[in-house]
Amino acid sequence: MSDMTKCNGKINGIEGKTPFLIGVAGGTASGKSTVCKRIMEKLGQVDMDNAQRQVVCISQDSFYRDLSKEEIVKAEKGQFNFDHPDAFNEKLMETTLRDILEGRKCEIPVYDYKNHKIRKDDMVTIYPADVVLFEGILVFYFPEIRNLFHMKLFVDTDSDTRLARRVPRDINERGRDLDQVLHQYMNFVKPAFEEFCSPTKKFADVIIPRGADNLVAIDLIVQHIREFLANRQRTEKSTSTKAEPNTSSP
Ligand code: UZR
Ligand code: MG
Repeated sequence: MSDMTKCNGKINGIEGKTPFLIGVAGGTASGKSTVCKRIMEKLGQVDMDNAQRQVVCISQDSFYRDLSKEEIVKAEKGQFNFDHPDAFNEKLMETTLRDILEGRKCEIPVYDYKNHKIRKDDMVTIYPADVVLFEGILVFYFPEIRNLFHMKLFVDTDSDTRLARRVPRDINERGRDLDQVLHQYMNFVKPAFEEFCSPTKKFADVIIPRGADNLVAIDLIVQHIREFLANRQRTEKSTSTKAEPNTSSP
């Protein structure tokens, strides 16, 4: 699990409220998580009280499906394709996002990269929030999921930059050796990016070149989210004022 998933937390969301749901796609190591982190930081710093401040980030990695024994053996040899849409539990992803959109509290699994499996005894609770970011290589691949987002971002970083980031990350954080990382990259990661991830760029509302370095793009996105939230707050206020009984009249 990315530490981002843990970043949610305040138990102050109002149940039933639809969050602003943002999909963040892009190739491996493009900077998806960092873009999400920047958005979260910028939204968290504004002068709002706690109830309005909640931003949550969920990773698609939490929705890798259970592997069979044979598939685990393959994964251990670096021969399982984790970049293919079939590696994900599409149904669970969809029902979780629908729950989130309905303002329900939900539990999401934690993914263990070293052992290539979901840690079922280690679920993370996602509380209703104002903004939910859902990041992953294939979040725009499945039409039912793609159509749930209010905003779609594609983090577009050169593939050599991505490979240069991916190699040390896999070795240091995910317990791989160099040969395995490069073999997997050439045989699965790169071809699957070209076949399944890159074509989903056309569904994005905003393409962010250079990822998290692109402060202008991040600021524009944050500005848009703020406007959405402010508009919603205004609408909620005016509806609740209308709904209040008029106690001042004789
Ligand atoms: P990001 N991944 C693993 O390395 N091991 C697993 O057990 C499950 C997934 C990798 C996956 C993909 N590919 O490229 C990457 N492989 O996680 C996506 N091989 O994560 O978007 O953070 O790069
Ligand atoms: Mg990631």
